[in-house]
Amino acid sequence: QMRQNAKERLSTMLDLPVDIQKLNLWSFNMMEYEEPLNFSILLIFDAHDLITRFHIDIETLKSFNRALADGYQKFRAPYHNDFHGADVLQTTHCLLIKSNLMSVFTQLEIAALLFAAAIHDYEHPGLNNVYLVKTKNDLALTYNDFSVLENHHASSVFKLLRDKRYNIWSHMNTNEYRSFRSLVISLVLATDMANHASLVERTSTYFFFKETNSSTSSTDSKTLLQTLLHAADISNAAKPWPVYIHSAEKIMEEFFIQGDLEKLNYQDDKPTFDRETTDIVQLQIGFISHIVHPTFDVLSKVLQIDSLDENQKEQTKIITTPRSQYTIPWQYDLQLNLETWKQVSKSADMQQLVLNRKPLQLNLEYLQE
Ligand code: 8BR
Ligand code: ZN
Ligand code: ZN
Repeated sequence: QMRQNAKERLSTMLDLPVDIQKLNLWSFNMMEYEEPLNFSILLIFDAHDLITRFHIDIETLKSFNRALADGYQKFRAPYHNDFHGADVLQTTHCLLIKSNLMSVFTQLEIAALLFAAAIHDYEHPGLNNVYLVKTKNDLALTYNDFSVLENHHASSVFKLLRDKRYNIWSHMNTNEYRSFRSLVISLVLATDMANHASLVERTSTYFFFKETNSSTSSTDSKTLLQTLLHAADISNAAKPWPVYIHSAEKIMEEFFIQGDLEKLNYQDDKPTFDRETTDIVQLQIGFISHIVHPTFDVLSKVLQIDSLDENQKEQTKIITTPRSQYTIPWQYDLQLNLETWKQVSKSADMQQLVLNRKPLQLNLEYLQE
């Protein structure tokens, strides 16, 4: 009870737009709030007692949050900006509290996971690894074409931490900091989509052995942490329809801007993403069935379905209720977005989807049990 009161005070004391109760919800929509990284980091770090445990100075944390948000906004990417960073942090927090995994991890591992989630796309230019390599961008040359963006996100945040004004982890001892840093780096690097298949494979193997013999090692918990962050990174497709459709639209726009650049600079090559010809629906269905489904399926073994709260019931309703019977929140906004989509896509499927407002084959069984 006392802890609860103390937690509620933080939100009032710092004049934050939400409290932790809101951030515990799977249906939370980050897009509705300003300066999303600051309140998400403050409230979620506090909820996991990281501020007390690592003696984090609140003023330093606030300065760090501002610097982090500046980096996320540097290139004004439609999708990979501070909202995505905050969203992935909040979703990672949700996955932690909804799963029965919390007791499996040490507090240092939880600190590394939540910190990695918050920083994982810092200074994202809105262009993907393929583009950076193809254009011989400085970043690609610096990292020898290997997980170029992910290396940059991690590396530049650790440079930020060298500055005393931003070093929120200054009270860790040398050993703690060494394992923390190493874990954060491996978590951020694992968000490279190129690792998806091997990550799901390793996680599946982990659960297979866990069922037959119960010993676990730190390698195992690292794999689990990587999968949680990867799942949070692609979770927008598993969120309620309006949240998902908004994110999908933003990421498609980002891809198409890259396509426009490719067309301008490489007139002979076919661009990776062409706004004239790309079938958005097919691409999204492919993304959901090949990436999102396998990731959440492998985690279904640890997500505690019976503890799902009202909002997850609400989400199930959104997924299972026929569109015609369900009133979609933010109707106005959604119509605006779908208008844009209608113009962007030439696909007949897309027109059907727009007219019927059907989810893109969103059928996550684990939410319905
Ligand atoms: P990052 O956020 O770390 O870049 O990882 C997510 C990646 O998944 C995107 O960069 C993109 O390549 C892919 N993706 C696709 Br395709 N559709 C997506 C969607 N609706 N939401 C999130 N990612 C998507
Ligand atoms: Zn990324
Ligand atoms: Zn991301």
